[in-house]
Amino acid sequence: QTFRGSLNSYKFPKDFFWGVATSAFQIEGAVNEGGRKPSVWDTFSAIPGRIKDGSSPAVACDHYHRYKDDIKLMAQLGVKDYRFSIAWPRIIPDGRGKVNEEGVDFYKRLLDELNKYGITPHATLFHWDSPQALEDKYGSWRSREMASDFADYATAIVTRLGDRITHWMTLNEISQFTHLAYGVDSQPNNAPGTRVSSKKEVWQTSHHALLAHGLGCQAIRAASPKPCAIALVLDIGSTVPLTESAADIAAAQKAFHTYWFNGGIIFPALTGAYSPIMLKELGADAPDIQDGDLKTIHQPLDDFGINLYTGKYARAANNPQGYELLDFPKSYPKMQATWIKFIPESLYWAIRHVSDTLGRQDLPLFVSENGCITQDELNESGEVIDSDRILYLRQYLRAAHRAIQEKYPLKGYFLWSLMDNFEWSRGYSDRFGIVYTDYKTQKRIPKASFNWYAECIRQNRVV
Ligand code: GBH
Repeated sequence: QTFRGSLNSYKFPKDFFWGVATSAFQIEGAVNEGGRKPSVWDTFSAIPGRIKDGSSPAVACDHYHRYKDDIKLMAQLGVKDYRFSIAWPRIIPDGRGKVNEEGVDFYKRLLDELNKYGITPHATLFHWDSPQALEDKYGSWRSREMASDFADYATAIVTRLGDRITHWMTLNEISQFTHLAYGVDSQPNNAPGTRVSSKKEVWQTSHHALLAHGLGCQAIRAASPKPCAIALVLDIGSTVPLTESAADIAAAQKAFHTYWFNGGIIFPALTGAYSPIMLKELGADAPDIQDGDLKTIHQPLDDFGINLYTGKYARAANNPQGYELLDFPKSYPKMQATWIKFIPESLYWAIRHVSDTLGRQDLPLFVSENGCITQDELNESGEVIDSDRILYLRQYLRAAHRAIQEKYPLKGYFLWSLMDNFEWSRGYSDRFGIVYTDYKTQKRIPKASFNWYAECIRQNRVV
């Protein structure tokens, strides 16, 4: 059946949710206020040359002070679900030990304001802002201690905010704050940007993060005063079959295993075992796994969040692996960044691989991030007409719709991001928002994509 040409096409199920996403360090600013102490990103950003445009994250979108206006924007957009993150260095400024109630109070104010508009909060406990104190103490993710400190932080939060939040996410994108934050050959682009001596040490950091996730799940369940839903959020290496022939699909499934952040991160979290194909490939670089670790890591989850921007094409090949991943030609379309190749069907395949290739058909899924960079400029009338963002989102959402048509359990979608914000090592030069942030005045200007997304939400379909 085809839906093309129908004016009422691409309808989503009644209970499908449409949301927007942000993260604490990228929007809050106020880094020295309310008892907060530095995270590894504060330290890293201060090193000359680490942030592309040399900018400081100290103010970002000043959301700490402007959260009421930002929530008003969300209400205007019509979203009923908001994904944000809580800053560990606000809650436990030294990483472990004393809880800073002033930090907790900020999130109480935020949550009460969301509640006023009937917006459901979905909170990520960790979106990369490790307390600097733990980096100084024991090298943060290089140490197993980080996992238990994370669990204690989770307990502190859920004890205090569990009456207001029932949708939790543990960690955001383990690959990014481990493998892309600890490097062997060069200084990596993400904080703390530490050089380590072996690949095995790098694998140890992601193993510790998996343990943190497992212990964190247990801590949330134990502390929550209400029934709650717990998810893990990972970036998926979406391997897209070049054609949908049986041979290319089988090749894409094999490729899915060996893509390092699948086989080495999603597999243990969702199946309780590192992908055997992957472990074989790693050899001596594989992490040390203690007895009971995999059981701890493999916690029952209520949902799973997929962060998805792009993918890679795979096809069947006459080589020992049976597949090859294709290089992109120089001319391949991308969204103002070499890494965001325009591959709408990568969203469909990410969903299908998590369900089928991992054998987790039982697990409800949501898109926890999807979006793109566009070259936004205000026109003469002071508007931002980001047509390429609209076209990108429209195609990716159609791919999500296909997954739902085929009965994959996709429950909702969070667009990255509500507003332009501090894009990590790219500073403020990469704009992901559907709201334009004027960093000089902190004025918010809804872009054309904001109005388009509002219409999708209103009609519950891709318009
Ligand atoms: C996610 O990271 C994060 O969860 C979110 O915080 C982030 O803002 C969003 O996606 C957009 O990046 O330009 O070559 O230096 C996805 C991982 C991290 C991948 C930054 C691209 C920059 C590569 N992204 N990275 S480059």
